[in-house]
Amino acid sequence: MASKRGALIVLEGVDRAGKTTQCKKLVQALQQVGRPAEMMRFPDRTTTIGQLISAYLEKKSDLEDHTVHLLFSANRWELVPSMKKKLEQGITLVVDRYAFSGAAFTSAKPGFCIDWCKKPDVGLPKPDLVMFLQLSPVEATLRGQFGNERYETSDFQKSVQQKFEQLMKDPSVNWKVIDASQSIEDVHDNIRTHTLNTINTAENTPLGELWK
Ligand code: Z5A
Repeated sequence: MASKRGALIVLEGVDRAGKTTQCKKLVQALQQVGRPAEMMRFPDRTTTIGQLISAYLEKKSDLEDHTVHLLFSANRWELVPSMKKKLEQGITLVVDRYAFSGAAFTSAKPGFCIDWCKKPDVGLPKPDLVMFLQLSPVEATLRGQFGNERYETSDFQKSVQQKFEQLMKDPSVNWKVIDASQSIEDVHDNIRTHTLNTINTAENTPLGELWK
């Protein structure tokens, strides 16, 4: 009998919501209970495309806005064969940002509509669960100042948050909003519970296609 597939779990949220912290803790917790799990993050700055994106985010280069949007999407598509292979092998993937960040960040720029921004990512592996780490701008500020990367300004992050709220109205995606203002352990407990339930359901469900 073929082995049961892993689940595709995505963490989204605004800057400093704790996505990376929680992805790492979740992978460790899953491995400890004998569930194979790996972490991924987007952008994946290790690939050739990822290096172009990284230079852009670090303001070492400038790229036209449509172009960089398509590069973010291409950076996801180039990882799809390996993602599918791992999921088929029964490995649960815990992903730090995905196509929702792509649509939210670009559509927060002037002159972009959310529908256009979603198009390049239509058909990507569909997450079984997307957890949005909700954190107010005031609470985010308490976690430290913005860094020097592009997009790390308060006004832009507020627009991004509004775009995420628009994306979360889509019932075709399994969204869960997580209160990210709680302690790291409490947020983790919440995320782990949702994830374990999702892994059990995903085992018997085919992997879907995003926004199709
Ligand atoms: N982007 C895009 O435009 N298009 C796309 O398609 C994609 C991305 C995929 C990539 O940044 C940038 O690219 C991002 C979106 C854009 N731009 N912005 N802004 P990145 O992925 O390299 O970095 P990041 O996602 O911006 O990281 P982050 O948001 O700054 O951090 P985080 O992962 O959410 O949080 P963290 O690193 O886990 O924690 C931040 C701090 O808070 C740290 O000191 C923790 O110890 C602390 N923390 C975490 N949890 C807690 C709790 N619960 N209480 C107290 N303190 C906490």
